[in-house]
Amino acid sequence: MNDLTLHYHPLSSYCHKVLIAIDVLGIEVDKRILNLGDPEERASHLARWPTGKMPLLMDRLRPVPESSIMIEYLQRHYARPGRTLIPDAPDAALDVRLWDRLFDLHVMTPMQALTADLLRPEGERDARGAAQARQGLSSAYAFIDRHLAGRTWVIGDAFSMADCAAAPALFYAVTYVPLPPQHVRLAAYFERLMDHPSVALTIDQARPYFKFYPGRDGLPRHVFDRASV
Ligand SMILES: N[C@@H](CCC(=O)N[C@@H](CS)C(=O)NCC(=O)O)C(=O)O
Repeated sequence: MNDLTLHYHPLSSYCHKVLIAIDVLGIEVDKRILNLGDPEERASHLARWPTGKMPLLMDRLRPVPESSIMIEYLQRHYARPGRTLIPDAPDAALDVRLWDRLFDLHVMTPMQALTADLLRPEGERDARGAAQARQGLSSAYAFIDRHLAGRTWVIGDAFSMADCAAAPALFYAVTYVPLPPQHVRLAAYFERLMDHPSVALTIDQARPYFKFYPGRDGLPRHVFDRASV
């Protein structure tokens, strides 16, 4: 039996972030799909971790919550030799953590707000909040595009935890605010991300569930329907 169990949902962006990391680090993990709509499952999930958020990694009986902490933990204790998502050099590691935070806070957060808004009944939607979230995404696209000058991945030549955060954040964000044509570096980076084998695998595994995603009409067709292009 594997010591590691990941409680997750195949559509969840933060779960994608960790699934990508697990694949890059070459780790075997038992995966259990969580249905938080089921009161019993929700109660047992809350008993494991009181925020009720996913993903949640269990290392036997030890809960390892929060996607970024989870990735650091997996790298420290379980990564295959030679596989890494956070460099040893302290300043480079800080850069990875900084950009991981920036993608979570400035892309994932407004993207999640727009999904939450779509899930509300029409009369309860928050037009002002949605406009702010769209504005937040546009500002983030601009600073990410500037940062990418001369870089293949977020911190340079090596794919890192920051790219694990970027991939699902951008994948879903573009369904609400498409990448503007002037951000050519960001557009090229987006395509590199979608072609990365661990990202492509994670998206492949989510494909049967996309029909349940409220923003599905905006999914990039060439990634969403890869088989049909
Ligand atoms: N800071 C957390 C965020 C996790 C998060 O927001 N997860 C969402 C799914 S993408 C979730 O659990 N949503 C269900 C809920 O809030 O009830 C992390 O990095 O793991």
